[in-house]
Amino acid sequence: MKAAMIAQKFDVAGRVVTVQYTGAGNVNDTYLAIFRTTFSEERIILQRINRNVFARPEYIMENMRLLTEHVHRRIEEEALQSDRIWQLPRVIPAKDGKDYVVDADGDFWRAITLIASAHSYERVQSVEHAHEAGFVLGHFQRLISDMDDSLLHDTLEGFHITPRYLKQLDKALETSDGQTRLHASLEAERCNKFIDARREWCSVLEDAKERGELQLRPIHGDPKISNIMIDDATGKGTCIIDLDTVKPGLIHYDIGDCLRSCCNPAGEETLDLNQVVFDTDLCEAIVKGYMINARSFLSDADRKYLYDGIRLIAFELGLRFFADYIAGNVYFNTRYDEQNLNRARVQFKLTDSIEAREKHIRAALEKL
Ligand code: GN1
Ligand code: MG
Repeated sequence: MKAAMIAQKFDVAGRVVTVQYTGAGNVNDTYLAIFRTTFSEERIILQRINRNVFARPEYIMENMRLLTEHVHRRIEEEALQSDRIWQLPRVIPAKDGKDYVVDADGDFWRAITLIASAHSYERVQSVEHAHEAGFVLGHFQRLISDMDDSLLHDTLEGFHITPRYLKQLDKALETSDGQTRLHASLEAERCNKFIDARREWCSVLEDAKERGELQLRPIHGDPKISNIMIDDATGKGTCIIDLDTVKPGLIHYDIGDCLRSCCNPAGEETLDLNQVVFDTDLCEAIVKGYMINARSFLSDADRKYLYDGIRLIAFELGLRFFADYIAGNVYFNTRYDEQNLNRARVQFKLTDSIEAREKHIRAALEKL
């Protein structure tokens, strides 16, 4: 098997026993590799970076090296004042000293350490779990706040710039294949109408940025619930994984993404739309956890746009899934043709639920 041969090229003691595809993530391919020596075992994470999405995988690895070294140093500096042992995976170099292996097809592979005795979950488990997700995100944002952004490459231009996704959708809709896919089902047509009704509003954060009201700072970019690791022994958050999209952005992208993911107990992949709701109790718990760190760095303008950020990032992900469906599923990994359409419908149902609870959400945010 190819992944097993690649695994052997990384600098890990022992021989490869198995390499299992985990199926986690919508972009990269992730495997768990087990190595054994005569007296021990090591488990690592092996990933093939999706070159359709990340045009320069070597930039991703340069960022990851800088970022992990920065965060490890910051964690150690604060270790004695901390209520837990914070962790973050480390890049495992290849035997030739590089931070990746390129295979015969030109694909880039990387290896990182596995955070043991901890798990992440596809769906939120409880109010306590939600609180930890918010706490982990705020903690991470604080640790990277003093990083020199100018050293980081922009690995994914236009990421979270909602009006750009709208343009991509419009381009896909101009093609005859796009039109065929749009009119193939009532559901696709409904999604398109849902988007049309929000075209003007969807530049809300970009406009505020343009006016100088909101400022960029280093953010995670993808803090969904399945990227938050929870310690098996204590139930407390121990780290946030998936560092491919760390770059300067608005904190609203992060808190919006964390909330759209954690406050929908049905999860992103459900086929039962009736189960999709934005749970405001979970929202309060996440924001409470987040504020423990974020209170010190959020400006009044940041606070003013929190509700819009929550509504926007749910909407934006629906738009991204839908645009990809119309374009023929070229970005997100899919197992069947309508998967991106179904994913879009989930996010639009969630957006609808957020809009219906606007007053309640705004009131909850003001209290914090
Ligand atoms: C993608 O690859 P993964 O599953 O970590 C996507 C995120 C979406 C997420 C939705 C680089 O993340 O932006 O929010 O799917 N990542 C990229 O599950 O586009
Ligand atoms: Mg990701």
